[in-house]
Amino acid sequence: MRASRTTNRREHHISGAEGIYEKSAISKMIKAYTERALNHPRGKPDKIVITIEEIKQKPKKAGILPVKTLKCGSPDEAKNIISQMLENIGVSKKAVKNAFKVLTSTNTMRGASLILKETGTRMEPDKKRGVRVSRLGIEKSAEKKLSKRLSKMNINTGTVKEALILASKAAGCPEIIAEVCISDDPDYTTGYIASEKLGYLRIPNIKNRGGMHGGRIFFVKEGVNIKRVIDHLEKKPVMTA
Ligand code: PML
Repeated sequence: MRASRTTNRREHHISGAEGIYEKSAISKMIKAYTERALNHPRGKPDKIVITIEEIKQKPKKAGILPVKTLKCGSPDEAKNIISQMLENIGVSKKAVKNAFKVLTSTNTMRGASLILKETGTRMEPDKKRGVRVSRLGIEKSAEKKLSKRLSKMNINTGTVKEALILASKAAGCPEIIAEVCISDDPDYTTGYIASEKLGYLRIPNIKNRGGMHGGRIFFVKEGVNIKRVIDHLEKKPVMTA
């Protein structure tokens, strides 16, 4: 689902969501996605596009990343924590700076930015659209287990689950070394840094309430085949199990 509003001939992103579902769940999901778009804190959309595609390829199975919530009291502290972690895994200062430029811009992208870990070059072919992580879902039994686990941490919400499923799919892409996400929802102030090695580390107060900025960055290794990374994120069906 993709919802947007056009003002002054400029299309502004409002909300987006993706998932893999059984045929029997399609009607329910259309309703849920439509309601989400119509009641989004980013504003009222004047266009909602819902695309339904049959998945022909057998989904690959992925494990779910371990979850931890870090202590963090402010956006500045969040930036320090994230910068330090990224530098520890070989991301240059320039790449971190470019990432925060995207993450803090109020000109939010519809999808994610791909940033090379050394030069900091942005590699997504369309800078406004970005790369949309798509064709991802969770098996019923895994979702039950995950709900139990998240309930114990008091974070069993659709937002956490969706972000975790997305981060788990992305972490399975060998060319991606880390992901950083700030929600573009002005009411949602927890973000995360994630990777195969770090797991899914939630960062409270990554932004102040009311902030319209946000986004998602994937740091990728230099010299990799970017088309393959985009293909993994956008096209390869992955189910967390
Ligand atoms: C989003 O708005 O889609 C991103 C949410 C990121 C953080 C989710 C969490 O609380 O772990």
